[in-house]
Amino acid sequence: MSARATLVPEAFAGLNCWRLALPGGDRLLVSEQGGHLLSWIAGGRERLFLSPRSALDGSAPIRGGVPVCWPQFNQRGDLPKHGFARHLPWLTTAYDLGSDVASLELTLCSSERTRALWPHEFELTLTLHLQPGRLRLTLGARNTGAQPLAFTGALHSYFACDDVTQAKLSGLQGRPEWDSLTDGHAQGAELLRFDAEFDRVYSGAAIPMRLQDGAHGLHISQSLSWSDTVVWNPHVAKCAALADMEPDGWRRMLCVEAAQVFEAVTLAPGQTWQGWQQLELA
Ligand code: TA6
Repeated sequence: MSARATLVPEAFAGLNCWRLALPGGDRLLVSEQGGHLLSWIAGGRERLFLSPRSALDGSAPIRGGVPVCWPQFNQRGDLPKHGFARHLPWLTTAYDLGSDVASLELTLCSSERTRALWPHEFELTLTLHLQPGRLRLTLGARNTGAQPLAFTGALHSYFACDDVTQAKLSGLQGRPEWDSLTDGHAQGAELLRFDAEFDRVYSGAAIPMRLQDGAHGLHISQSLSWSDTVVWNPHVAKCAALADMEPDGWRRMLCVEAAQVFEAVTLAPGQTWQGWQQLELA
């Protein structure tokens, strides 16, 4: 009989986490705080950035990994920046352990804490599907209340880079581009490079992107249910203003996010929505 995947609890800097591992060595670490993926090791290498200065005590969102931004993207509303999901404890609700595919589901439900901020009933799930060389993160939202609800958000993935100034991102060519730093509109270039602060939103149908960091390549794709892709790097000055980043932390990360930025998704009572981001070694 072939070896099966394993799922074991693991404490990481005081956070309750789960370690999901395939027999071949690929593995991930996810924290119940924020429903936050902290690590994905594939092909023997860490693929996600996690800032060594990140607060890990729940006092601030975790800097790195994959923050779940929901039900608000950035400051486009009255909620805390990027919503409340990344601030709250989630529950682990399901798992499935095969030999070359394994999955884990975490859930956040509406509660007194969420109702104090947002008057809606919901169930939010994050499902992680791990396969050799591949990880799919699926965010699912269900309106469990009697009134419609509307949300924006993102899977705000931080990818590890050896040196972001040498990295290249392709796949966004021709897509409508909004530069949040200049409020300028343009079309996505064939190849994006990162030698200055970068904070842009690309709209329209997603084709798979490729992030090339030296010899290491990653295909990044997302479901059509997300309307946008966000690409972010703070560079030197913005990074220096972030208390939870080392001075040169910006060099070792690039965010490529499956996102819903400009237009909210509205769910009628009982209605569900799903959006995924898939990462695959190139
Ligand atoms: O998704 C990009 C962005 O909205 C940037 O504008 C930047 O603020 C970033 O997210 C990080 O936000 P945070 O609240 O985690 O510091």
